[in-house]
Amino acid sequence: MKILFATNNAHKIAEVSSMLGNGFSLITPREAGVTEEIPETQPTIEGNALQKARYVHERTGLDCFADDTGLEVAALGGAPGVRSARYATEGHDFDANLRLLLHNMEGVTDRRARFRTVIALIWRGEEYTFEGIVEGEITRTPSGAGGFGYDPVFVPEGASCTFAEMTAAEKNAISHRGRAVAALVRFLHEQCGIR
Ligand code: ITT
Repeated sequence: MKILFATNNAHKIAEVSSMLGNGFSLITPREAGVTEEIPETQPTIEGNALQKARYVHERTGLDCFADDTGLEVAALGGAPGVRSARYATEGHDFDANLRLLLHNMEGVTDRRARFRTVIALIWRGEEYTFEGIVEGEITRTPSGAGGFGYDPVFVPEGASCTFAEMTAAEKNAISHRGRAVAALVRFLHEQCGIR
């Protein structure tokens, strides 16, 4: 079955396509003729996920889903949160965001943080949402070259290295996105009678 993933982020496409399993293949917005940046102007993660899914659904009529993710740092009152992609600049500059986060965490002893993903699905004309959360801590310096975004500074609970030091499969098994995608896949399997 083909399903459209409403994202401009190639890292997310790589992660999610490896988790969807047999029976599903992803279509990108570009393949469906949506080449512009998909707007995300809502004040919440849920709102942005729905906005992205609706935007692409309205233009293609295809079943589709979108992921919105935020890194919520306890000592920063939940920032960068919904602004995670645009924390340092309006552009999606992963390096600048990471540097600003470490700068804002200098001298801070409470390092607790969590990633939260909301996936919004538009399926046969109805809207559904699925959430995935992983708790963890922000390191003092970046380590690892895998993953993307804030992965080099995030150590998930129970692990001894950052997401960027894990293989893709290790990250997906415990990550915010992995958990949200697992819920999405359960739903789609039920809907399609796949065991
Ligand atoms: P789309 O909206 O096109 O899907 P995006 O990069 O703008 O892509 P988000 O709005 O969800 O995605 O932005 C969240 C930002 O948080 C993203 O740009 C990364 O910097 C970061 N992020 C998201 N998922 C992450 C992950 O699994 N690991 C580390 N950082 C992540």
